[in-house]
Amino acid sequence: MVLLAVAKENNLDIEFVETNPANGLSAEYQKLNPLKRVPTFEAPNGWVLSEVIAIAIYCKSHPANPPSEH
Ligand SMILES: N[C@@H](CCC(=O)N[C@@H](CS)C(=O)NCC(=O)O)C(=O)O
Repeated sequence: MVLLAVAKENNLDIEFVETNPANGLSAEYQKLNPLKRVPTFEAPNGWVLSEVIAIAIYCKSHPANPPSEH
């Protein structure tokens, strides 16, 4: 999945939780994403994003180890 690659490339410590809407979604998940789709991302500051592109951009702009300036 593209978000795994983005997390790895940016050295991000993200917890991935396997979720399959076809098998049902928890009430907690549906509260985060009323569209009942995957993926959903919850940032440490409580931001919730539900579009893969938006999640990837957020991750790219919040690197764990920002590149040093050379
Ligand atoms: N535009 C959304 C699409 C999300 C989406 O359609 N996810 C699919 C899986 S790839 C899904 O949750 N399908 C389950 C369903 O529609 O019940 C994105 O890019 O993140």
